[in-house]
Amino acid sequence: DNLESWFVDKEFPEGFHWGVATAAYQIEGAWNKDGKKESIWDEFAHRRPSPIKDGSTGDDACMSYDFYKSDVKILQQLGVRVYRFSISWSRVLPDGTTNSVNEQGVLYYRNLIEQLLSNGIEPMVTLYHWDLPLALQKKGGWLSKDSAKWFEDYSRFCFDTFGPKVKLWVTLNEPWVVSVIGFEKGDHAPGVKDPGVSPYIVAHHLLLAHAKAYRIYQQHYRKLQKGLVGIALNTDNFKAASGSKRDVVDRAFQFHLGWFAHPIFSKEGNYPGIMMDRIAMNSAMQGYNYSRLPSFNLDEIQFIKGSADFLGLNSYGTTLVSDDPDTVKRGPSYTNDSKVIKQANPYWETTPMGWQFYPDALKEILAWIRDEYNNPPVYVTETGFPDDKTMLEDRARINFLEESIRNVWEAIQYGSAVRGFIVWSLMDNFEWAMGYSVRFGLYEVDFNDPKRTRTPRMSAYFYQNVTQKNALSGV
Ligand code: GBH
Repeated sequence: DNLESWFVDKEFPEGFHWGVATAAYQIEGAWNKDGKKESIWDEFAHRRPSPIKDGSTGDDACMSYDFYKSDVKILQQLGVRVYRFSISWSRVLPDGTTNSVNEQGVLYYRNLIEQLLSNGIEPMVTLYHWDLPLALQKKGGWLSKDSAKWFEDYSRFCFDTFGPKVKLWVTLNEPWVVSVIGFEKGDHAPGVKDPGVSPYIVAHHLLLAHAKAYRIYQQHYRKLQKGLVGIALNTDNFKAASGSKRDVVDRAFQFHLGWFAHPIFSKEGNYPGIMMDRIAMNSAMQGYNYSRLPSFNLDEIQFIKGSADFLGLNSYGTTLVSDDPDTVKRGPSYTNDSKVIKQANPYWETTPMGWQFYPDALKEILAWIRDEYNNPPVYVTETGFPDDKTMLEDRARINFLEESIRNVWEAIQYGSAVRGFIVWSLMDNFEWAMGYSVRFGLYEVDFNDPKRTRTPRMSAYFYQNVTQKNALSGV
């Protein structure tokens, strides 16, 4: 490497998609306003004792339902080309089905999209960012075989209604989190703790749901609307703890990213072989007559394979991994199946969310994706940095962003097909199980202020500079 390369601007390809992201339940508030019905997150956050760290809810959050125009204003200030937000399913279809459409909810998203487009910002719409209509949860939620069909109908409704104006779609946000945090650990809605069984069933249905949405778009909308449909998958970066081997790293990637990416992006389709083998073996030793990992038939494998125009990558931290020597005795669990022990590295910065920051993370993940899936188009659909106190001089966040953007630039030099970089998050918001106790915003939000005033942090100015130059300035 040439030392001088540190001091020159790192220019990005023309038309590179700089953006920021949010999600409906985390920002909108108005949880029961204008005909919106409950989602599983409304129900979850209302439980007492509260499952949320600070006992808070997303009832009001950033009040973006009322103040979406100030959101667009700060997006404009940032100079981003794309805004990734999600649609609240139960705001547009209160009982989850197209039997009843909530026109006021539809109008909210129409207005938001209009406002974005008239300011030159492209909407990237996530169809599902974790807030299933409660009415569908009562029919079994993602554990029900019907869930893929419900999602297909909802997607068709959204393509129909918003598709003329929306050209970038993300079907599901982080099916790994939905499955593992929602159904293995129970820290997210619907709060199920059924290790090693429900997570695999839910994941199976999510993959089918995603593919159905993609195929519907393909058949009925693509020709006219000419958009792209992808999925946002999360993975940490994994590195071998001292003394452990490369194969542990690969297994960790397969159990996180591969679980969902292999069926969609690999040449052969289906779950990663290592997952099928390990779960079948553990299941047999645990006395099951069948694998806890459901299987796809040949038609389904074909149906899911190739069902994305891009891979959305959500990534935050890096984890050291080593081989777990004895997993079967501890009984059914996704973690035991993966045979991976995670540990912290004392030399890396630990964030208030527990995950650790290792500067070359994104580059390494992007290389893994490039090699494993034959270099698919990628959007970094989320990365960001948490603070547990609010400060406007957020130098640690700037440092994180600088390193991450440099990584993406380097990955592009090595041939990765990265199309965009989207920061989590536009502004502080309801951080799921952590409530308002951690902050991710380029903009600070004053949650005591009835107007929820948004104030730029130093990182907002940093990012504005990047979007304006389409480059990372030399340091
Ligand atoms: C994203 O998920 C969400 O999409 C977004 O809504 C949220 O606000 C944002 O991140 C910030 O948290 O070491 O096994 O516990 C984050 C995904 C998945 C990242 C779990 C950290 C730790 C894996 N997270 N991961 S583990």
